[in-house]
Amino acid sequence: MSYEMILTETPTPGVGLVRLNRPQALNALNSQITKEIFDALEIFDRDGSIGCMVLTGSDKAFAAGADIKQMADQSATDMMADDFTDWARMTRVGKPIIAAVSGWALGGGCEMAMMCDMIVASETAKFGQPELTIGIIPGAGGTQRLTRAVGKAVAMEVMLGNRQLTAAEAETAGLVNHVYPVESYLDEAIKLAGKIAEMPQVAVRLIKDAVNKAEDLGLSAGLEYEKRNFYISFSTEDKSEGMHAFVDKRKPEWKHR
Ligand code: CO8
Repeated sequence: MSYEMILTETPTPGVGLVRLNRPQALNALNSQITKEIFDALEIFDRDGSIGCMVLTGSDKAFAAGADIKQMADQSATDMMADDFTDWARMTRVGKPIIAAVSGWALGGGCEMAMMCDMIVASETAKFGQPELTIGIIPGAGGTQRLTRAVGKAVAMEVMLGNRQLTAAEAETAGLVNHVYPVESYLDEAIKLAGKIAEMPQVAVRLIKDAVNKAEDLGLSAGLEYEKRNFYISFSTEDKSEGMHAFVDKRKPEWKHR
C-alpha cells in the first residue's frame, strides 16, 4: 500500500507505526490523510505479526485539527455525505493503539488522540478543542471523550474558553498516561507498544474491548460483558500455556490463539 500523507513502519517487532506526514499543514486532517490513517491502522490490525500500533505526528504537531481549508465551503449535507466524517472506523480497530503526541493536538487532532487507547506525550504537547473559535463544535468525540477523561469543569473550559491543556496538566487530569522529553516520547511509546505486543493477543483484544465498553455500559451490564470476555479467554490455547508455564516456572510461549 502506498501513501502520500502518512508513513508506516515496523520500528520494533510486533509494533506498527503510523506517522502523519503533512508538515506544511501541521498535519491538518483532510479526507485523504484520515483515509490513509484508517487504512493503515486496519492493515496493521489484520497483520498477524503486529500486536500493537503507535500513531504519531511530528515533534511540532500531532495534528492541528480537521482541515479548515477543506471544510470552509462545505455544508452540513456535504459533511454528512463525505467519508471524512466516518471516524468510527478507528474505533473498530481491535488491537490497542497508542498515540504518541508532541506539539499541537487541537480539535480533530485531540479527538484522534483520544480515540487511541493510551496517550504518551512529549513535554511540548498541547491539547485543545478550539472549534468554537471557528463557529462550530467538536464532531469526532471531543464533547464526550474529553469530558469522560478530564471531567465536566475542565472539559467545559477547554471547549468554551479555548483553554489548552499542557502535557503536565493533561497527565494530572488523566488524559495522558506519561509525559517524556521531546527527544524520547516516541521511543517510550514504541517501547510500551512492544511490551503489549509480547502479550497473548487474543486476551489483549478482549481487554481492550471490555475496557471500552466501560464507557458505554452501566456497571452491571459492564460486569456481564467482562464475564463473557473472561470465559472466551478460557477457550484460548494461550490460557492453557500461560497457566501451565506459571505452574512449571517457565516463560510462556504464546501462540496468539
Ligand atoms: N486546517 C488547515 N490548515 C491548517 C490547520 C487546520 N486545522 N492548522 C494549521 N494549518 C496550516 C496553516 O493554515 C498554515 O498554512 P499556510 O502556511 O498555507 O498558511 C500552516 O498550517 C502553519 O500554520 P500556522 O502558520 O497557523 O502556524 P502557527 O505556528 O502560527 O500556529 C496553530 C499554529 C496555533 C496550531 C494554528 O495553525 C491554528 O490555530 N490552527 C488551527 C487550529 C484549529 O482551529 N483546529 C480545529 C479545527 S476544527 C476541527 O478540528 C473539527 C474536528 C471535527 C472532526 C469531525 C470529523 C467527523
